[in-house]
Amino acid sequence: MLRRTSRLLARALRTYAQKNCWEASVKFYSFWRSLAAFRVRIALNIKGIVPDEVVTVDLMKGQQRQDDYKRVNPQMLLPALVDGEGPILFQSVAIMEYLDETHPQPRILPADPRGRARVRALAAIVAADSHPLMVPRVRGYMENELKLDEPTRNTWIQHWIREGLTAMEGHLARDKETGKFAHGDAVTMADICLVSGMTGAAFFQVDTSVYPTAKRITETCMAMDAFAKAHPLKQPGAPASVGH
Ligand SMILES: N[C@@H](CCC(=O)N[C@@H](CS)C(=O)NCC(=O)O)C(=O)O
Repeated sequence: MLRRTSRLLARALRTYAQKNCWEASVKFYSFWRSLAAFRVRIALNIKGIVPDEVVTVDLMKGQQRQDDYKRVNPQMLLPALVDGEGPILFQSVAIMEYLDETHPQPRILPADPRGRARVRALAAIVAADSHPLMVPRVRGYMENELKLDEPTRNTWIQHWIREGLTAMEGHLARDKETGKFAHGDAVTMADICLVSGMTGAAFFQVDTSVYPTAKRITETCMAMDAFAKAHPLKQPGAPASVGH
């Protein structure tokens, strides 16, 4: 009798908790190849958050442009994250900042304003200035509207990857704030973005040996579980390797 009562009580509590978002369910829209989704996967791993559901949106089949995903994210881009009852979260950097605010340990943004500004700025070199120039919609436009052949499209992509990584290396090699990681000796959002940029470089056969600081930091990150498990080629549906 007592056992049955406590079971019922536990169930009632769970229902109440879910209804009141104490136990929000997390739904993640992702695709193995998406570098922006890779960033959020790393952040989720660092925070120890395991999504209750991962929805695959196949970018190679154009599923991001289908109505059901357009209703989720009108911009038709990955990633997107649903945390409980709240409105959908989109844009990888905004999602990472949200996760850092809602799950502050371990932090992926420094506590001091100058440190935060540097980390956000380094992250933006990849997430705002370099990566957007190589995503499927840009590649598709070059191919279908501008009629550029594959070698020309790859020249474009490799150029913008190199520009981004050259800028990263310039900051990382010069700044005294660079440590074991991009900012000091703890992982930040700058490392997450750097790693996604270096992974993109590998996908498009860009030689990264000319960015020794970026390479060292990337290798240090990739030796960590949170990064390694999140790698695009470790995700369901991924091939063994990527041409481009
Ligand atoms: N700035 C966005 C970029 C999002 C983005 O471009 N995602 C790519 C995959 S990495 C995408 O969904 N592309 C679909 C397309 O270009 O049609 C972010 O960081 O979340």
